[in-house]
Amino acid sequence: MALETTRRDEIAAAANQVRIDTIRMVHAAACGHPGGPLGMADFMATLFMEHLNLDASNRHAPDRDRFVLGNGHTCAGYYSLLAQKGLIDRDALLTFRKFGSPLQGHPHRNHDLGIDFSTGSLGNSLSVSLGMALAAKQNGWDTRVYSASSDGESQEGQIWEAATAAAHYGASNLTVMVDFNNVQIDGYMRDVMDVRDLRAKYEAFGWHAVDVDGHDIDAIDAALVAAREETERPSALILETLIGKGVSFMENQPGWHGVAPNDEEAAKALQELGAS
Ligand SMILES: Cc1ncc(C[n+]2csc(CCOP(=O)(O)OP(=O)(O)O)c2C)c(N)n1
Repeated sequence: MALETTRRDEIAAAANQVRIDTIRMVHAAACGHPGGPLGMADFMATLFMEHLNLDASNRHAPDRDRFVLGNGHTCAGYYSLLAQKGLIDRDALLTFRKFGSPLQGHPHRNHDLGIDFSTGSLGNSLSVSLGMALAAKQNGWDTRVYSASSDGESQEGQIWEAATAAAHYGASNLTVMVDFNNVQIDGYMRDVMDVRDLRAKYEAFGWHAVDVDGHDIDAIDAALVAAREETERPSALILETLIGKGVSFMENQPGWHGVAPNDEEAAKALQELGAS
């Protein structure tokens, strides 16, 4: 069923809040990764607000859904969504990357906060997610496992070992969401090492795989619904996004992969995002 207008507006507002929080957190920390979370905001908000069965009341329930952020450096946006879902104190967001904070620059597993796995070392997220998915199936749980990944992480060989195993074991409760912004730490994918057609690759590995406009909330929602209805194969959503989406001077600029905005840039970004 298509999203109702009010629901779509709520998800879009959550995505905008992700962008605002990301700018504030990375600016306050004076380090971090703003570009990725801005690009991922629309699909992450659609997942967290509409599909992921995780909230403050069920965080310790063994059969709830799981989420693993493979591209762990983009965690500012993840923390914003956990705050929006009541799992993290909003005040804590500005402790991002500070000593003693549970909100480090890469996620550290913390079930009280709903953080299911420590990530940052690229490549192992899909293997971990597959393990969670198979364990859930073995326990007879109605759990879905969502694994965020990226074009850069797709250069890691272990991703493809996991992709092989996931299809072999029929992990239909596993969905990978790949942030395909054509950018990685050192520049554009085509200049560093192109991964080419990820949809065709996942399909060849035996997955249900689709290309999705990563900024079209309706299309993202429909793809997540289709993934949930798939009963035999794992699902891959290859989400075409723009790094830095929503802030004019950050869009499609690899330089914003891992640099904090200065005072002036942060103010301009927040103004463009309509932050009050
Ligand atoms: C195993 C490993 N190798 C290298 C790195 C360093 N690293 C951090 S982010 C990154 C680029 C990842 O690409 P992508 O997620 O596509 O970047 P983005 O789109 O956020 O710019 C790299 C190589 C790492 N975190 N882990």
